[in-house]
Amino acid sequence: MITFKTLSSGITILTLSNNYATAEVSLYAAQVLSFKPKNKNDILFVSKKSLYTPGKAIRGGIPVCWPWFGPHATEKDFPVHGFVRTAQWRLAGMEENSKGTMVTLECSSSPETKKFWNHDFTLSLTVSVGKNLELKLTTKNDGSESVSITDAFHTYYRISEIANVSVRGFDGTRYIDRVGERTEKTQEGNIVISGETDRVYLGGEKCVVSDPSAKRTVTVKKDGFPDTIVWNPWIDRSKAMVDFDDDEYRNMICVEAGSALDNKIALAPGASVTQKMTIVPRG
Ligand code: TA6
Repeated sequence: MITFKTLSSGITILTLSNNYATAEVSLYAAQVLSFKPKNKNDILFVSKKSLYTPGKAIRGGIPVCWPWFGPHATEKDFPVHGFVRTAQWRLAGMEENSKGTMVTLECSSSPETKKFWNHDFTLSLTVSVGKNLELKLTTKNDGSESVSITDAFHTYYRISEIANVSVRGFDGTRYIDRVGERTEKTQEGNIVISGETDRVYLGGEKCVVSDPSAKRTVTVKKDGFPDTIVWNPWIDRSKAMVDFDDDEYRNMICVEAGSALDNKIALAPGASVTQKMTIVPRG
Protein backbone atom coordinates (compact mmCIF):
# COMPACT_ATOMS: atom_id res chain seq x y z
CA MET A 1 0.00 0.00 0.00
CA ILE A 2 1.20 3.54 -0.71
CA THR A 3 -0.25 6.55 1.09
CA PHE A 4 0.58 10.24 0.97
CA LYS A 5 0.75 12.98 3.58
CA THR A 6 1.74 16.61 3.18
CA LEU A 7 3.53 18.44 6.01
CA SER A 8 2.71 22.07 6.87
CA SER A 9 5.94 23.09 5.06
CA GLY A 10 4.47 21.60 1.86
CA ILE A 11 6.75 18.55 1.81
CA THR A 12 4.98 15.38 0.67
CA ILE A 13 5.88 12.09 2.35
CA LEU A 14 4.97 8.73 0.82
CA THR A 15 4.46 5.76 3.13
CA LEU A 16 5.08 2.35 1.54
CA SER A 17 3.86 -0.59 3.56
CA ASN A 18 3.48 -4.30 2.99
CA ASN A 19 3.81 -7.59 4.88
CA TYR A 20 7.57 -7.17 5.18
CA ALA A 21 8.16 -3.57 6.19
CA THR A 22 7.07 0.05 6.23
CA ALA A 23 9.12 2.88 4.76
CA GLU A 24 8.74 6.63 4.37
CA VAL A 25 10.07 8.52 1.38
CA SER A 26 10.02 12.29 0.99
CA LEU A 27 9.19 13.53 -2.49
CA TYR A 28 11.26 16.60 -1.65
CA ALA A 29 14.91 15.46 -2.01
CA ALA A 30 13.80 11.89 -2.88
CA GLN A 31 14.95 10.99 0.60
CA VAL A 32 14.12 7.72 2.32
CA LEU A 33 13.42 8.74 5.94
CA SER A 34 12.42 5.50 7.57
CA PHE A 35 12.67 1.73 7.00
CA LYS A 36 11.03 -0.45 9.63
CA PRO A 37 11.01 -4.18 9.05
CA LYS A 38 7.74 -5.65 10.39
CA ASN A 39 7.59 -5.41 14.22
CA LYS A 40 11.13 -4.01 14.40
CA ASN A 41 12.64 -0.62 15.14
CA ASP A 42 13.68 1.80 12.47
CA ILE A 43 16.94 0.97 10.70
CA LEU A 44 17.41 4.62 9.73
CA PHE A 45 18.15 7.67 11.85
CA VAL A 46 16.62 11.12 11.38
CA SER A 47 17.59 13.89 13.80
CA LYS A 48 14.85 15.13 16.09
CA LYS A 49 16.07 18.65 15.20
CA SER A 50 15.94 18.02 11.46
CA LEU A 51 14.42 20.79 9.38
CA TYR A 52 11.73 19.80 6.94
CA THR A 53 12.01 23.06 5.09
CA PRO A 54 12.26 23.42 1.32
CA GLY A 55 15.72 24.77 0.52
CA LYS A 56 17.35 22.97 3.49
CA ALA A 57 18.63 19.40 3.57
CA ILE A 58 16.79 16.91 5.79
CA ARG A 59 19.24 15.65 8.46
CA GLY A 60 18.97 11.88 8.30
CA GLY A 61 17.58 8.96 6.34
CA ILE A 62 19.23 8.56 2.95
CA PRO A 63 20.09 11.90 1.32
CA VAL A 64 21.11 11.63 -2.34
CA CYS A 65 24.40 13.47 -2.93
CA TRP A 66 24.67 14.30 -6.62
CA PRO A 67 26.28 15.41 -9.03
CA TRP A 68 29.14 16.02 -6.62
CA PHE A 69 30.02 14.52 -3.27
CA GLY A 70 31.22 16.91 -0.54
CA PRO A 71 32.05 20.54 -1.26
CA HIS A 72 32.09 21.66 -4.91
CA ALA A 73 35.62 21.38 -6.36
CA THR A 74 35.97 25.07 -7.20
CA GLU A 75 32.85 27.03 -6.15
CA LYS A 76 32.87 27.52 -2.38
CA ASP A 77 29.32 28.95 -2.36
CA PHE A 78 27.72 26.01 -4.14
CA PRO A 79 25.78 23.57 -1.98
CA VAL A 80 27.74 20.78 -0.28
CA HIS A 81 26.81 17.35 -1.70
CA GLY A 82 25.17 18.83 -4.81
CA PHE A 83 21.67 20.15 -5.31
CA VAL A 84 19.22 17.27 -5.59
CA ARG A 85 18.90 16.79 -1.82
CA THR A 86 17.17 20.16 -1.82
CA ALA A 87 15.22 19.69 -5.07
CA GLN A 88 11.59 18.79 -5.69
CA TRP A 89 11.38 15.43 -7.42
CA ARG A 90 8.33 14.02 -9.21
CA LEU A 91 6.63 10.70 -8.74
CA ALA A 92 7.26 8.73 -11.95
CA GLY A 93 6.00 5.27 -11.00
CA MET A 94 4.50 3.02 -8.32
CA GLU A 95 4.31 -0.75 -8.26
CA GLU A 96 3.36 -3.49 -5.82
CA ASN A 97 4.04 -7.19 -6.20
CA SER A 98 4.62 -10.23 -3.98
CA LYS A 99 8.21 -9.10 -3.22
CA GLY A 100 7.37 -5.60 -2.12
CA THR A 101 6.39 -2.05 -2.91
CA MET A 102 8.29 0.25 -5.25
CA VAL A 103 8.26 3.93 -6.12
CA THR A 104 10.30 5.71 -8.76
CA LEU A 105 11.08 9.39 -8.36
CA GLU A 106 12.60 11.60 -11.03
CA CYS A 107 14.40 14.89 -11.19
CA SER A 108 15.70 16.60 -14.32
CA SER A 109 17.60 19.65 -15.40
CA SER A 110 15.93 23.05 -15.15
CA PRO A 111 17.05 26.69 -15.20
CA GLU A 112 17.45 26.34 -11.39
CA THR A 113 19.80 23.29 -11.60
CA LYS A 114 21.76 24.88 -14.46
CA LYS A 115 22.86 27.70 -12.13
CA PHE A 116 25.01 25.05 -10.41
CA TRP A 117 25.60 22.50 -13.16
CA ASN A 118 25.08 23.60 -16.74
CA HIS A 119 24.08 20.22 -18.17
CA ASP A 120 20.91 18.40 -19.22
CA PHE A 121 20.17 15.28 -17.21
CA THR A 122 17.50 12.94 -15.94
CA LEU A 123 18.02 11.37 -12.55
CA SER A 124 15.78 8.57 -11.43
CA LEU A 125 15.62 6.85 -8.05
CA THR A 126 13.72 3.61 -7.50
CA VAL A 127 13.08 2.68 -3.87
CA SER A 128 12.01 -0.93 -3.29
CA VAL A 129 10.66 -1.89 0.12
CA GLY A 130 10.46 -5.57 0.98
CA LYS A 131 12.47 -7.76 3.34
CA ASN A 132 15.36 -5.54 2.26
CA LEU A 133 15.50 -1.89 1.27
CA GLU A 134 16.92 -1.38 -2.20
CA LEU A 135 17.77 1.94 -3.87
CA LYS A 136 18.62 2.20 -7.55
CA LEU A 137 19.88 5.48 -8.96
CA THR A 138 20.07 6.03 -12.71
CA THR A 139 21.86 9.06 -14.11
CA LYS A 140 21.26 9.87 -17.76
CA ASN A 141 23.24 12.45 -19.67
CA ASP A 142 20.63 14.19 -21.87
CA GLY A 143 23.10 16.77 -23.17
CA SER A 144 25.43 16.89 -26.14
CA GLU A 145 28.66 16.99 -24.13
CA SER A 146 30.30 14.45 -21.83
CA VAL A 147 29.78 15.00 -18.12
CA SER A 148 31.34 13.57 -15.00
CA ILE A 149 29.79 13.13 -11.58
CA THR A 150 30.54 11.96 -8.07
CA ASP A 151 27.69 10.87 -5.81
CA ALA A 152 26.56 8.95 -2.73
CA PHE A 153 23.66 7.54 -0.76
CA HIS A 154 24.53 9.34 2.50
CA THR A 155 22.81 6.74 4.70
CA TYR A 156 22.27 7.49 8.42
CA TYR A 157 21.80 4.29 10.49
CA ARG A 158 20.12 4.38 13.89
CA ILE A 159 22.25 2.60 16.48
CA SER A 160 21.93 1.91 20.19
CA GLU A 161 25.24 3.50 21.24
CA ILE A 162 28.22 4.45 19.07
CA ALA A 163 30.77 2.91 21.47
CA ASN A 164 29.19 -0.54 21.02
CA VAL A 165 28.94 -0.54 17.24
CA SER A 166 31.44 -1.84 14.71
CA VAL A 167 31.61 -1.96 10.94
CA ARG A 168 33.08 -5.10 9.38
CA GLY A 169 34.40 -5.56 5.87
CA PHE A 170 37.29 -3.11 5.54
CA ASP A 171 40.23 -4.92 7.17
CA GLY A 172 43.24 -4.09 4.99
CA THR A 173 41.33 -1.50 2.91
CA ARG A 174 42.93 1.86 2.13
CA TYR A 175 41.03 4.97 3.12
CA ILE A 176 41.29 8.72 2.94
CA ASP A 177 40.99 10.23 6.38
CA ARG A 178 39.22 13.59 5.97
CA VAL A 179 39.49 14.77 9.56
CA GLY A 180 42.05 17.59 9.61
CA GLU A 181 44.75 17.29 6.99
CA ARG A 182 43.80 14.63 4.42
CA THR A 183 45.89 11.50 4.86
CA GLU A 184 45.79 8.04 3.34
CA LYS A 185 45.71 5.13 5.79
CA THR A 186 44.96 1.41 5.89
CA GLN A 187 42.18 -0.03 8.04
CA GLU A 188 43.24 -2.67 10.53
CA GLY A 189 40.42 -4.89 11.80
CA ASN A 190 36.85 -3.64 12.23
CA ILE A 191 35.93 0.03 12.27
CA VAL A 192 35.10 1.29 15.75
CA ILE A 193 34.36 4.94 16.40
CA SER A 194 35.89 6.83 19.32
CA GLY A 195 36.16 10.37 17.96
CA GLU A 196 35.24 12.49 14.94
CA THR A 197 35.32 10.20 11.91
CA ASP A 198 35.11 11.16 8.24
CA ARG A 199 36.65 8.55 5.96
CA VAL A 200 36.36 7.49 2.36
CA TYR A 201 37.16 3.76 2.06
CA LEU A 202 38.49 2.94 -1.40
CA GLY A 203 36.89 -0.40 -2.18
CA GLY A 204 34.76 -3.13 -0.67
CA GLU A 205 31.52 -4.46 -2.14
CA LYS A 206 29.76 -5.13 1.10
CA CYS A 207 30.04 -4.34 4.79
CA VAL A 208 28.19 -5.15 7.98
CA VAL A 209 27.14 -2.66 10.65
CA SER A 210 26.97 -4.66 13.84
CA ASP A 211 25.00 -3.41 16.86
CA PRO A 212 25.06 -6.21 19.47
CA SER A 213 23.17 -4.17 22.12
CA ALA A 214 20.27 -3.83 19.69
CA LYS A 215 20.76 -7.49 18.65
CA ARG A 216 20.93 -6.32 15.07
CA THR A 217 23.21 -6.39 12.06
CA VAL A 218 22.71 -4.50 8.84
CA THR A 219 24.51 -5.69 5.72
CA VAL A 220 25.10 -3.01 3.09
CA LYS A 221 25.65 -4.28 -0.45
CA LYS A 222 26.44 -2.03 -3.35
CA ASP A 223 26.93 -2.11 -7.05
CA GLY A 224 28.41 0.77 -9.08
CA PHE A 225 29.61 2.60 -5.97
CA PRO A 226 33.34 1.93 -5.55
CA ASP A 227 33.66 3.79 -2.22
CA THR A 228 32.18 3.62 1.25
CA ILE A 229 32.14 6.76 3.37
CA VAL A 230 31.98 6.39 7.15
CA TRP A 231 31.02 9.50 9.13
CA ASN A 232 30.30 10.39 12.72
CA PRO A 233 30.48 14.06 13.73
CA TRP A 234 31.31 13.32 17.39
CA ILE A 235 30.94 16.02 20.09
CA ASP A 236 32.09 19.40 18.77
CA ARG A 237 30.70 19.05 15.25
CA SER A 238 27.36 17.88 16.66
CA LYS A 239 27.16 21.04 18.74
CA ALA A 240 27.94 23.14 15.69
CA MET A 241 25.01 21.75 13.64
CA VAL A 242 21.69 23.58 14.12
CA ASP A 243 19.70 20.63 12.81
CA PHE A 244 21.30 17.98 15.02
CA ASP A 245 21.05 17.54 18.79
CA ASP A 246 24.26 17.66 20.86
CA ASP A 247 24.04 14.00 21.94
CA GLU A 248 22.71 12.45 18.77
CA TYR A 249 26.16 11.45 17.51
CA ARG A 250 25.83 8.57 19.97
CA ASN A 251 22.83 7.10 18.17
CA MET A 252 23.86 7.35 14.51
CA ILE A 253 26.53 6.30 12.09
CA CYS A 254 26.69 7.17 8.42
CA VAL A 255 27.87 4.33 6.18
CA GLU A 256 27.50 5.66 2.67
CA ALA A 257 27.69 3.99 -0.73
CA GLY A 258 29.55 6.46 -2.90
CA SER A 259 31.56 7.25 -5.94
CA ALA A 260 33.51 10.04 -4.33
CA LEU A 261 36.69 12.12 -4.57
CA ASP A 262 38.72 10.77 -7.55
CA ASN A 263 36.21 8.07 -8.51
CA LYS A 264 34.39 10.24 -11.01
CA ILE A 265 31.86 8.63 -13.34
CA ALA A 266 32.11 9.87 -16.94
CA LEU A 267 29.04 9.80 -19.15
CA ALA A 268 29.11 10.39 -22.91
CA PRO A 269 26.16 12.22 -24.52
CA GLY A 270 23.07 10.01 -24.24
CA ALA A 271 24.78 7.54 -21.88
CA SER A 272 23.40 6.44 -18.54
CA VAL A 273 24.65 4.64 -15.46
CA THR A 274 22.75 2.75 -12.76
CA GLN A 275 24.09 2.36 -9.22
CA LYS A 276 22.53 0.24 -6.53
CA MET A 277 22.56 -0.15 -2.75
CA THR A 278 20.79 -2.89 -0.82
CA ILE A 279 20.29 -2.79 2.95
CA VAL A 280 19.73 -6.23 4.49
CA PRO A 281 18.59 -6.11 8.14
CA ARG A 282 18.93 -9.06 10.53
CA GLY A 283 17.71 -9.26 14.09
O1 TA6 B 1 29.83 12.13 4.20
C1 TA6 B 1 30.53 12.80 5.19
C2 TA6 B 1 30.39 14.28 5.00
O2 TA6 B 1 30.83 14.65 3.73
C3 TA6 B 1 31.15 14.99 6.14
O3 TA6 B 1 32.30 15.65 5.68
C4 TA6 B 1 30.12 15.86 6.80
O4 TA6 B 1 30.26 17.17 6.63
C5 TA6 B 1 28.82 15.24 6.34
O5 TA6 B 1 29.02 14.66 5.10
C6 TA6 B 1 27.53 16.02 6.44
O6 TA6 B 1 27.41 17.00 5.48
P1 TA6 B 1 26.19 17.99 5.53
O7 TA6 B 1 26.39 18.91 4.36
O8 TA6 B 1 24.93 17.17 5.41
O9 TA6 B 1 26.25 18.70 6.87
